[in-house]
Parts: sequence; structure tokens; C-alpha cells
Amino acid sequence: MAADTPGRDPVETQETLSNLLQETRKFAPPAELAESANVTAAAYEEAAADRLAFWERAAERLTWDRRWDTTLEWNPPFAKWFVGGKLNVAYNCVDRHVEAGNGDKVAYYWEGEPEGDSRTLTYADLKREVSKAANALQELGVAKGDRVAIYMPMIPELPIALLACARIGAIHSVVFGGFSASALSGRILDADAKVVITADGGFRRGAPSALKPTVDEALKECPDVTSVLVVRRTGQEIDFNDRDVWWHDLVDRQSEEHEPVPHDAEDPLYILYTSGTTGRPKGILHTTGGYLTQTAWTHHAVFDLKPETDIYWCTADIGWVTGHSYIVYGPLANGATSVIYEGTPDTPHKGRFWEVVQKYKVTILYTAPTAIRTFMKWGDDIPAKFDMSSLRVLGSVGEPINPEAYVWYREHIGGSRCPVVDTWWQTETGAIMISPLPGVTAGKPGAAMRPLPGITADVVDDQAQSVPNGGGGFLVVRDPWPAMLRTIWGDDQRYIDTYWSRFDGMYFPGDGSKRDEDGDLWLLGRVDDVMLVSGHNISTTEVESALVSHPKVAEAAVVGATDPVTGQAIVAFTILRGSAEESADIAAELRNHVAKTLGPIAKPRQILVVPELPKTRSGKIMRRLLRDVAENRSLGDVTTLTDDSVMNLIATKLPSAKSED
Ligand code: 6R9
Repeated sequence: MAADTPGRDPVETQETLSNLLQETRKFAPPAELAESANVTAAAYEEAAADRLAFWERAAERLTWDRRWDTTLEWNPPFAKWFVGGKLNVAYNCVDRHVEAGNGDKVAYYWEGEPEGDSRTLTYADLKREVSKAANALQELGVAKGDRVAIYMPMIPELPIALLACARIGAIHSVVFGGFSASALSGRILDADAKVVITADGGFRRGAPSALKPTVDEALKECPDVTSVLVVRRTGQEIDFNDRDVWWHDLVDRQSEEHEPVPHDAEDPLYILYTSGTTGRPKGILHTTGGYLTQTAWTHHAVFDLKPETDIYWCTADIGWVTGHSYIVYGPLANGATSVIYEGTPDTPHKGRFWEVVQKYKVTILYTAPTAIRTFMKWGDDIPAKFDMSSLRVLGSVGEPINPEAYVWYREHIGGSRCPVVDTWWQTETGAIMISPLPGVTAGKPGAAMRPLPGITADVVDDQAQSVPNGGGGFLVVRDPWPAMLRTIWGDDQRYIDTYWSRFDGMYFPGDGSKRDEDGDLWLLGRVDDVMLVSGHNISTTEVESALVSHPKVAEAAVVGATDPVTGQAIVAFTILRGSAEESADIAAELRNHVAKTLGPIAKPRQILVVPELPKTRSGKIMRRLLRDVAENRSLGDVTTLTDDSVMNLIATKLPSAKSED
């Protein structure tokens, strides 16, 4: 622990990243789960003994039209997996389950936001709908390798559209339905998409929210788009142009038969643009065989998915990678029954998620820390009103989960019986990389624990040396993995520069990490956000977690602001729990709490109580904007912000900002 010990040798305190937070709580896997777990501790040994043989066995869980000749071709940093293999992703996700006699099994329970609006799709229904949509795309002239932009609400036609593209070998590029016209046109142009699939609108926060006008606006910049396929969802009035065609006019009259042709294991499956908190968005390119292998295997292993009995719900939007990998491809490849929910967690009431869990008897729930902290803020009494005894595994993704949020999730959602799997991965990694295994790992609140079998993640210092237990530094991945991005669409050099140049021969995801005394991994946020306070590199995550461990705090974001004395000083923005009163001395109370938890070096200079925090559309805190506020600058690019009124709310809090000491 690197507290601010007076007289300590300065060289000794120049660690790459401080390790301040100590956590002693541990939760063993439930005995029953461990006994019948899909994956046991042996998987780690098998993968360590022969990594490629391990991934070959994972690939054998899929149905291949032609087996691969070479498991991995590695010309750093360009990887090809299962070279020479051929398969059809849509066949693997849909048809093969029908052929195996599971046509009547539910693939998706879809729950619209307006109450009572629901739809059930079996695997046979999905096969029929995907086949029709694939025929429709072909009628529009879409061929293998063409790009299709998808800009849709969370309705069943969205996964159907993805699978229809995959079936014919067209490359989908999903753009999150909340993005602006300029974000959409930029992505359409970068990928040179020929067709756009959209809807009139979707339901959000109790009202129809239009999408089609944004597409019309975007397409003014995109002359090469030949057709727009429009699903009628809300029934709202929209403009119809020559290139527009209704989904129900075109798709409904198609044949229900469509022959899935085999595609090459390395044929592109999709492009997904990363949120682009800095600079021009990057089109992350994923291919076919390796991606499906790792998404399917990790979904089977990390969630212990039992397709016969589990009801699985991932609350992400399909517009970001979690939805691609863990609502569409992984679960369907495994023949799972999933829930898809269209709307927001507070519509029409703040118990909506738990009502959905109760209604469908959800057994596995996968959500994000931002949602969990919001539920903590709303109060324990809300989930307590619902029967959630069906739940058996809980997952978290998207940001570091604060230990306190983890414990709250485990207790108040998981009834203290469900293991929590904190899964670290990225759009770029395609699938989960670091996570506990629920039947094997004794989980620690806040830790992602170990790289999964077959993944060689490590923590290194700035000289690329592995840090010892107790040390902090940069997360890296040493060897290629099946679902890794293959490049940035149209820009190999940017791919090399962004991910493979910081450390020779290693993938650098841009995250800080520490390895604790037991050798378990903790993710500490983006290295760009690390604060340099009096010569110590302090992670935002540890200070935020210390704040959230105070009973009055639901959520916190900290940033380093320029300081004449310490280089940078910590400024914290906090949201209080529903039950907590804002008192005059709350700032002092919280500052002392952090100092007590992490040591005096981590004591924030300033604490602001705010009503909301600025977040990206996928729920990640945008610290960059808070840094602007903390340093009294005008705000930078706010286009990826969910709700830009939030920054005004925060600004009104500023005059009352107190700086103590
Ligand atoms: C899946 C997804 C990737 C970035 C990643 C990291 C953060 C995601 C995390 C986590 C700590 C976890 N992140 N999961 N940090 N613990 N369990 O979120 O993809 O949107 O590309 O974001 O999110 O900083 O580098 P993406």
C-alpha cells in the first residue's frame, strides 16, 4: 500500500499505479452450482498445457461445414483463426437448434416498454423470420461483403436483421439508436454501407421516440445508400422517400426458406464503432469463426448457461458490443432462452427490471455497474417487493464494479445466494477475457479475478515487465485470442498504432490494472484517467470505490484537476443514496472517509454533490467532461453524452464547491 508516508524514499513511491484499496471479503461458489458447473478448474490447466488445443475444443462446439486446416496463423499483430474452416453463423445460431428438435424452444421473450406489449419467438420462428429477412436483403441487392447499417430500437427485428446479414455474409454495422444524424452519417460513410435498416421509432421513457427522421437527415450526406428498410414499431407519422421500403411490405412476402451458405472462418461478420470518447470513431472489425467460438464458449462458461432450464437476460442494448456478443451471438449459438427488454429501467416505475425478472423467472442476469448504482440510489425497498428467487448467477460489465455495488447487487438482487461475475472485456476483444468462473472462483467484490482459460492477460509496468503480486500497472494481453478484432476498418496502421505500439508484441487495451496479494486482477479504469498526485499514480476507480463504500453515497466520479502544489488534485463528484440527506458537512465527512480507507494521499481536494453524472450511451462515466468542469474550462465534445442537460445541472452546483484544507 502506497500511503503518503512521510520520509519515504521518493523512488519507492514512483510506482506505475498505486494499489490502495484493500478488500478482504470473499464469496465461495455455491456448492450446488460448483457440483454441476459447465466448466471446472481443470479448464485452466488444459488451456495452460495447450492453448490452441483448448480453443479447438471450444470451436468444436459449433457446427462447421468444413473443418479448419490451421488453428492460428499469427503474423503480429494480424491474426487468423481456424484458417480454411467454413461455417454459417446464422445456421449455428438458429437452424441447427431447429434441426436438433428444439424448434419449439423459446429463443427470445421480448418485452416492449409499454406494459403488456410482449412477443415470444421460438427457434422455429426465428429461423422463419431470419430466412425471410435474408431473402429480402438479397432482393434489395445486398450481397456477401456488402455493408448494412442498422439503426433500430430494441425490437425483435433487430437481432433478426443481424442474423439475416450474417446468413448471407453481409457485414452489419449497428449504430446505437440514440446517436445523432451526424454520428450515423459518419459511420455509414466510413463503412460505405449500401442499405440502412431502421424503424419509425421506438418506445423510451413512456413515449414514442422517432428514429426515421434522423436517418433521413443522415442520408442527406450519404448518396450511396440505395435502400432504407423501415420497421413499423410506433406507428408515428414519418416521411417516406423513394428508396424507403416498409419491412412488412418487403419481408413479409418473402419465402420462409433460405439456404445458409458456408462462409470462411475469416470472412468479416461485423463492424462496430467504438464509442469514440476521443477522436474519430474506430470501426472495430470482427470475423466469423473465432468470434463465434469465443462468444459461445464464454457464455457457456462464465454464466454456466444450461440451455434446457435457464432464462437468461442481458440488459444491454444490442447497439453496443455486449448486446452483439451476449444477446445475439453467444446465447443463440448455445441455444439459450433469453429475455430482451425494449425500454428504460424506470418506465413506468422503478421496479420494472425486477418485475421482468419475476415475470419470466430469469435465472441469469447480466447488467452494468451504472445500472446497479442507480438501483442503489433508488433504494433497497424497490427490489424487495419482487420475487427474484429464480436468479442464480449475476453478471456485471462495462466499468469497474465498486466493491460496495457488488455487495449490494449480491445481497439485494441475488438474495445473498448468487455468485457475481465481474466480466472485463472490450468491443475490441469481442468476448469476455477476464472473469471469475461461477462454479470455480471464490469471488472478491470489485475484482475481475483471473484471465479466462486460453487468455494470457498480464499486468506490466512501463518497462513491459510483469508486476509482482501487490503491484499495479498496465493491463496487456500477450497472445492472440479467437474473438480479437482483426483490424480497424480501412485503417491497419491505426490498428497497429492504437493497440500494438505501446508495448512490443503485446495488445494494450488502454486500461490500468493491479494484481493483488493473491494474484487476482482488478481493473482500475482507463489509463488516460489516472491521476498524478504528489508523484503517485492514483486510479479513479479506487477513489470512487472508497466514496461508494460510504453509506450515504450511491455513485461517484473523480478526476485529477491541475493543482499548484500536488501537480494534480482529486476532485470528486458524488450522487447520494435516496435515503441520505445532503448535510452541510457531507464534504468533510466524505473526504475523511476516503483518507481513512485509502490513505491521506487519496483524499479529495474538493467534493461536489451532484444530481447526475455525465455518461456515454452505454453508461460509462465521461470523466473528460468533469475534468473540464473541475478546471473551469469550457466543455469539450459532448456528442456522445446521453443527456447534455446533465452538464448544466452540474454547473449549477459549482459555486457551492468548497475546497477544504
Ligand atoms: C464490454 C464493454 C470497454 C472498456 C474497457 C474498460 C471498461 C468493461 C469492465 C471494464 C472494469 C469491467 N470495462 N468491462 N472495466 N471492469 N468488468 O464494455 O466494451 O464499450 O468497448 O468498453 O470498458 O475500460 O476498456 P466497450
